[in-house]
Amino acid sequence: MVGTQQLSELFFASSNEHKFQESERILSKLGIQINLFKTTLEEIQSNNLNDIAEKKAINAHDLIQKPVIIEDDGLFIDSLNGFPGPYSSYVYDTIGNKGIMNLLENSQIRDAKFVAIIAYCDDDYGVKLFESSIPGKISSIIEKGGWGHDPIFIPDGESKTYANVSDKDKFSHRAASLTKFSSWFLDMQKDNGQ
Ligand code: ITT
Repeated sequence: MVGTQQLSELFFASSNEHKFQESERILSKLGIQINLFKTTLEEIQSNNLNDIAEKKAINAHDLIQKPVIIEDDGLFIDSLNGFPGPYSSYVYDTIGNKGIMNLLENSQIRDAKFVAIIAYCDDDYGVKLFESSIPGKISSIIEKGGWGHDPIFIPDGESKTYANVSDKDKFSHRAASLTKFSSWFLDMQKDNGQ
């Protein structure tokens, strides 16, 4: 049995309510309730999502002083050597999906992957990282609906983008990483008698 902190109260720290809503829906099906801690976290400059996620989790834990998860994502496009990757949020806010389409205008090779790192942090376990990636393609048109890069990312095996697949949670990078996190978290709670 480790520590004495109340593990059943778990926060999800993010400035992005879309991420929280999807995570809440996915985790509640897995038996885990989360609360939004809405905040803008420090993001170090790095080409490595794991490093960014680890520092974000420590920053979130310093702020809230309770068990917390954060998520860091990136859309990695093969023909752009992995761009925008860790800079996905900045690229979305600046050139947007239209800018990405322009960069790929003459490219037949549209392979890409979406990566999600979930980072958990508490006093007893420190930081734990859970990573998944989902392969797919950048669409030829920007579809309507969804948020962020949803309208341009088609997961492998589908004909529509994340914005229009029937059940995004079945394929998403977020669901895959949260599923890994949940099995560790539920086992850890069991070990701690909660
Ligand atoms: P935080 O406050 O949680 O950091 P953020 O939006 O800045 O929120 P990231 O740094 O992880 O989050 O940025 C990843 C970007 O990738 C995000 O802003 C979206 O533009 C995009 N993205 C991530 N997951 C996505 C998804 O499921 N669908 C569409 N776009 C997504």
